[in-house]
Amino acid sequence: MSTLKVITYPNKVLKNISSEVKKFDNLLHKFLDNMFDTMILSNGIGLAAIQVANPIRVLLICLPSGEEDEQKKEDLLEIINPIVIKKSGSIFYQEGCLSVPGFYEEIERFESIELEYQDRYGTKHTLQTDDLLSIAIQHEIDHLDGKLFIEKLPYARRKKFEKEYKKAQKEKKKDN
Ligand code: QAP
Ligand code: CO
Repeated sequence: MSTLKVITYPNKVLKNISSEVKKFDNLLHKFLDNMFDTMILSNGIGLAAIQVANPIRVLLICLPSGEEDEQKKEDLLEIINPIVIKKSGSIFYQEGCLSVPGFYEEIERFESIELEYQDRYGTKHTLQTDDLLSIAIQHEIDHLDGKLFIEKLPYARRKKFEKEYKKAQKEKKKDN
């Protein structure tokens, strides 16, 4: 098992626009496995490649399921080169992000989306989804375009976030 370092805001690497994946080879598969380990170890349900400093259009989502609300590898979605082809409705959810640790904010997304994407072998799929999976996919696709959920906040809430985040970072430095 091998894990990667998760980059946090305000690191400018997160602003990169990620490039299309063209080679679906062993190197990609190894990277996907390392992303999965990193996501699980960090208590995440979603992770984009740029969050571990790789600017390629790859995202993982693994929502908890079953009696115990566990994250199972069989539920893992590996989404490569996604394109949203339909979107409708509106839904609010308290979002978080491994790159913005400790902060959660109410964000508006499309309720339902339909997308095309490729899996780790380059095989094309379409997926129609709503609710939490739809929200998670939209959050992760924003990462591929260099965007973070905090950029969707109204001005006053964004200002409040910046103040609180800076304060929390100072507290963290003290503890180190
Ligand atoms: C994106 O987010 C997402 O602050 C994935 O201290 C957002 O996995 C998917 C996390 C909304 C669905 C809905 C955040 C872990 C994980 C933190 C995450 C933290 C520890 C966030
Ligand atoms: Co995120």
